[in-house]
Amino acid sequence: MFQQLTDKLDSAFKALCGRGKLTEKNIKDGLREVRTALLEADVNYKVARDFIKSVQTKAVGTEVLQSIDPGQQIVKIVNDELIALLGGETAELAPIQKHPTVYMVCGLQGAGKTTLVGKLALQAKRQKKKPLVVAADIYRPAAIKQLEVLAKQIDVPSFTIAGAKPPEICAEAFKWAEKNFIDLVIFDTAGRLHVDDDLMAELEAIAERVTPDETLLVVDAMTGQDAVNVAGQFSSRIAISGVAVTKLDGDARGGAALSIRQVTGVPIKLASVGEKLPDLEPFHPSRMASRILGMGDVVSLVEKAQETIDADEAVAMQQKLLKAQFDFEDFLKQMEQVKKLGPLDKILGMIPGAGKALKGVEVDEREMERTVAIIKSMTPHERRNPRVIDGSRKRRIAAGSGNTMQDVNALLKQFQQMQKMFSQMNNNRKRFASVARRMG
Ligand SMILES: Nc1nc2c(ncn2[C@@H]2O[C@H](COP(=O)(O)OP(=O)(O)O)[C@@H](O)[C@H]2O)c(=O)[nH]1
Ligand SMILES: [Mg+2]
Repeated sequence: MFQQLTDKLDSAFKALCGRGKLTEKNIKDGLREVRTALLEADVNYKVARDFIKSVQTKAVGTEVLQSIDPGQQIVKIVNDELIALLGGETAELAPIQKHPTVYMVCGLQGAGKTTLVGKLALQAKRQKKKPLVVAADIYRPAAIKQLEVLAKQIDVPSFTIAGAKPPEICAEAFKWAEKNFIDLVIFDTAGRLHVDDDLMAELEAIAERVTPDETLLVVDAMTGQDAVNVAGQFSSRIAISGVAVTKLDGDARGGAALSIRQVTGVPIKLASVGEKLPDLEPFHPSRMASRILGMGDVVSLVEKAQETIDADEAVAMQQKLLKAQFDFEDFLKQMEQVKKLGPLDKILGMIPGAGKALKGVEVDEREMERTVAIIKSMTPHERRNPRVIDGSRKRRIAAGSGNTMQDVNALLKQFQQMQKMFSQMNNNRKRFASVARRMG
């Protein structure tokens, strides 16, 4: 996401940093590069121009602090302006508190509406709410089927009425939801290739019947400036309460996301970052800004980790580590936890500095798979007591997991080293504690 823009900004900042003093001239030169970077990233021309203007005004008016690099000051100003451009505060979805709360999802064909409906349903489920998804895209039978399949995957009810008109379907779905104690109804509406009157009339008719608490417009980041235009057209015709930008995982240049807020006045609420249902994030302007500036996104990472890793299990694991009682069963559990976090390169990309350092480095997920396979081919007894694994056991494990003896040996050796390290850590800790006691 935004890799190209990040790289370009990085080099623009490099040119600014390390200069002894900021003058109006070198600020201007530096910002010209920033502007080029924004335009190349497909940021709307007017948005880029206004952005640079306000950064420049602030930069020139800023007192140059002695203690820090003047270039850093500019980075800070750009960061603040970027946050403002992206909307400032994080905009939340309408809370799920009515019975039912209603979300309507609209946008052009292929933008990612149906996928988003599935993602929102999964998110609601994770919040222990009961969602219902409604297929009101009656023009393409495949679209109804697609939503049904998604719903089944996450065990969520889906609703449609064959042959009925979309406003009718939505009104009936709402009644059904009321009767069945649904917390959140999500309407998947029909898309078109272009914004047209029929589409708008249909959305208005639906909104009249079911009064959405949230009307989300889905736009595809890959379409660049078109996404911005579409967002402008929609928001001038119907009342949009939030925008979901999809396909931010692709090699989209990201500029669309930067312009939409400014052009429509509607906050971006969601970032869709993959085809799979869990690939949905709230859109945090400040975190997005730091991601764009290449500062990484530690907060998201920590949140993600907290969401997926069982806290009790983590504590238990820590105690085991400290007592050096760590065995292959624990090792396997750890690997499963890491896997739950999602693809490793995505996770690492959120760590400041790692983004750049990792470029071109493939995280070897196959290596991880192999390790898991080897451990799974051990008997429970072997996992708990790796010491019993002799030559013939090794041969069996290698064959069972489809690996070579070398692979098995390498893993065992690595594991021994780990254990040794933990027991050393543990000894140091004990020694430290006893020294502390004596001194204290
Ligand atoms: N890479 C990527 N693909 C997505 C994302 N959201 C949706 N898609 C894909 O885009 C295509 C169209 O999505 P769909 O939900 O059917 O769009 P709709 O016509 O608006 O309902 C599908 O192949 C989705 O898997 C995303 O965030 N990232
Ligand atoms: Mg669809």
